[in-house]
Amino acid sequence: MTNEIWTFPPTTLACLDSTRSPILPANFTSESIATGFVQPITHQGALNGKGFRFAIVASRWNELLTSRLLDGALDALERLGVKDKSVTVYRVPGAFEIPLAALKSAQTKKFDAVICLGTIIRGQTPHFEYIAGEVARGITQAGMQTGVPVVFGVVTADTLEQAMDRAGVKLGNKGFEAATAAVELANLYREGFGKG
Ligand code: INI
Repeated sequence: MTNEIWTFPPTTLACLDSTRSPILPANFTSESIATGFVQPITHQGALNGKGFRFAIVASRWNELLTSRLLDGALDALERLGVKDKSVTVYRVPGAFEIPLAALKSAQTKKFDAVICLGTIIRGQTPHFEYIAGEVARGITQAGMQTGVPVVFGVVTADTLEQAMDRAGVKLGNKGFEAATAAVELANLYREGFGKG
């Protein structure tokens, strides 16, 4: 959506006086802005996946939960109009392996966005910290290095119950959310930055 116009009620304008704000000039009154605020051009991606292509990188660790994330992501893409042939799924062993597969998918430039899915549960060892930190860092890097939106749909949880809640039980489905974000970003990048 472009050219979204924000207006403020008169009470908001009345609050804008120089006695209350350290950044307004001393002679400022709400009449000073009688001409109105700057009307920015705002870009916001639509939720329409038609014509876009997506890669999903999903790990197999905690498969019971990660498969729910994958189902959620595919459900979102289908609902948002993405065609079957426009989605490629790459499965990797564990979440630690997600970043490189995400980077390689993004580097192909075949996809408008890459959706990363996995489940990391804390357990009793420091393993969790290493894996979760590296996965988050690596997923960020894959996007930054390629300019392709790479979306974080990895559940990191202290307990199995918390992970289940985020895989479709109480707190939504992180796969669904990630895929929805990917569609929005694909639209934003095309409309807002002229890609595609
Ligand atoms: N991989 C996960 O995806 N989730 C986990 O919770 C996890 N834990 O707890 O160890 C996990 N470990 C495997 C790791 O991702 C790699 O596959 C493995 O170390 C081989 O590189």
